[in-house]
Amino acid sequence: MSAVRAIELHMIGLPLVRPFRTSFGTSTEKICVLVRLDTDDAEGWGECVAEVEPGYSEEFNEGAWLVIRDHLAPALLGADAPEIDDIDALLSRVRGNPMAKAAVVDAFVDAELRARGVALATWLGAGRERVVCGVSIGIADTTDELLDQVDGYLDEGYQRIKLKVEPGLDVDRVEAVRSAHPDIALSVDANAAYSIEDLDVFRALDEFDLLMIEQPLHHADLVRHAELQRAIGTDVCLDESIRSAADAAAAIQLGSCRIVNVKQGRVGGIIEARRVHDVCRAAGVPVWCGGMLETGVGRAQNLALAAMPGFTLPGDTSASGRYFPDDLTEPFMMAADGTMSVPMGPGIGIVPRQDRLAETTMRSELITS
Ligand code: OSB
Ligand code: MG
Repeated sequence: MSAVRAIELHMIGLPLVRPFRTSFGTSTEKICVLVRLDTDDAEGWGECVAEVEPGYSEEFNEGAWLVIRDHLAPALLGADAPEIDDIDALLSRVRGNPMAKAAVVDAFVDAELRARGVALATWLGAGRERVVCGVSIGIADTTDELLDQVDGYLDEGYQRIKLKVEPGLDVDRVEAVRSAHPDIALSVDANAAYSIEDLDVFRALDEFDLLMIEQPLHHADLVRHAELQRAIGTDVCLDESIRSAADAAAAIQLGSCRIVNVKQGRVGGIIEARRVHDVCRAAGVPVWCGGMLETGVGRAQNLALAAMPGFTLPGDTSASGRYFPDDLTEPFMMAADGTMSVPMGPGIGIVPRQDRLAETTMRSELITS
């Protein structure tokens, strides 16, 4: 328990190894808001998973910057000596904006745990030392290019392949990958690109023994997701639709999905992510750890979360090299068996490298009381 002295924002720009194309746009560079938070006792780091454009959700980098600078940071800087348990109430004056909140919550929790010398995974009660890695593959220009990428990732050891799909680049692509690899764990992610009128596409996808179909319909449409889940055999997984533990409870009660993708950066940070895990685990709904192409800072958060017991499916927690020629932190490596070790140093167990931070910071701002 210690006062927050300063919050520093960095807008980071990090080249990606290859463009990442989804149904809502293409990223050629990772651009995100990074938060450094100083308490009396320690420093903490948090990463905002918003992107340049509000395509995945309503949040976007410039908006998140302002929400943090003008609303979230003042709430923390004005508090006496907040504890982790106080953080929700302190930030509750801001409605929504879970990505902006997550960056601040995660930085505060990191600082608190560093001061106590406790690893985030330990604090979460996450007993696993290693987590199983999958990989999410963007929409490729051609089917041949996609097949090459799949081969490359399978050679590296990834234990589950997820293909981004969109209308027109779906059934044929899945069929090509499935015939080349009859036995791999394979899933698709539509990022909300379809409507319930596309039932024929989902019925066709039903034939490929997919592990799941992720976020097929509009994020706000839990009722039609339930309709779709009743109409197909493949498990529906929700990503964009789940922004809180309450959303997860609603989706489960409605039958909108049978699997939940947990991204701490999407649900308001590590504390709410733990609640999403707990709600799903109590209902017997498997969860897995999604990703937003995070730098090493967000990746460390994700790995600690993925070590919790309800995370029974491989995550999108890939190695640094799958994303960046040169990560912001020391790189996260995957072993040949497709697993990655969970950081066990105090807090998230890693900090940005000073040289990389200097090279990749496009602008920064220090906020003090
Ligand atoms: O929908 O899961 C998604 C990346 C950016 C935005 C949304 C998504 C993704 C991914 C990549 O699928 C996951 C990762 O490897 O970090
Ligand atoms: Mg997704």
